[in-house]
Formats: sequence, structure tokens, C-alpha cells
Amino acid sequence: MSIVREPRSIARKFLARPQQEGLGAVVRRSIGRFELRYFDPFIVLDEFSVSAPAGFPDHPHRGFETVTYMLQGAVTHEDFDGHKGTIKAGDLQWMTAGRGVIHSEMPATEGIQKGGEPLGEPIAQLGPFVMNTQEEIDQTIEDFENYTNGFEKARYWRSQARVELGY
Ligand SMILES: [Mn+2]
Repeated sequence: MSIVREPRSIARKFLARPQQEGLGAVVRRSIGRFELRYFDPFIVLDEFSVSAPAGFPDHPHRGFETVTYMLQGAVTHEDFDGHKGTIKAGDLQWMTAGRGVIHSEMPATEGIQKGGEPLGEPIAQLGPFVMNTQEEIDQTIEDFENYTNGFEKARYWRSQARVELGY
């Protein structure tokens, strides 16, 4: 572990404005917005404050890990591999998207989402997919659309949250 001996100056300040995400959800994105595209190893840092029925229903990920830390309330995670669980204030969930996952995160009261240690890898990102090259992004879209290479279970799976929402 390194110890910071010299205070570092603030390089840049900007406002993480609220933006729409998921279904009627609003997030304040700091890392991952125009002013701070990447902050290795973090791709996105979202702070969200969401009440039911808003949330983040069924959506895909590939190529990175998500860490969700709850400050207040609770959020229920479901994924197409049959994992389901609810995290509450003070709980942390770490999910490895690996080569593909579809999951839902519903509903949350308040939380924060971020990723791990510096990787120094090239990054190609398109929405919920984070890879190293544009070719891999293109392949991911193809896999997602054709339910292949990790997205096989996406064809028929629907989260219970989504079924309850009726769409
Ligand atoms: Mn997600």
C-alpha cells in the first residue's frame, strides 16, 4: 500500500449533472461523462437516487465489473444466470459481467456504483459494453443481437421485476 506524503492539488472540478438512465431513473455521473471520460480503472461512477417503479430493468453488460454500494434503501439484483439478491444500506455488491450478462437492478433509494484498480488497458466503450478494441465492441453487439458467446440466456430471460412491471 502506498502512502500519500504530499497533498495533491485538485486538477479539475466540474458538476455531475443529473441525467436519465434506465427506466425513469436519474443518475449523477461523474466519471464517464464528457468532462472525465475515463479515470483508470474507473469507467463510470454513478450516484443514483431512485424510487419504485423507476430503476434499471433488464439490460446487458460485457467486459467489466460493477460495484454497487448502498447508502440508503435497498436494491434487488436479478440476472439471467438465476442469481437474485437484495442489498441494503451498507451492503456492497460486486458483479463480474465477464463475457456477457443481462441483469436488472430495481428499485434503489440511493447508492453509488464504481469499478477496481488501475489496469492501463485500452478502452473501447459503447454504453453497457466495455472492451479493449472497437472490433470487440462490434463483436459484442453482434453477440448480443444474436444471443451468442455469453448472451445465450438473454433470448428468453426476463427479470421478475420486469414481469411485474408488465413489459
Ligand atoms: Mn447494470
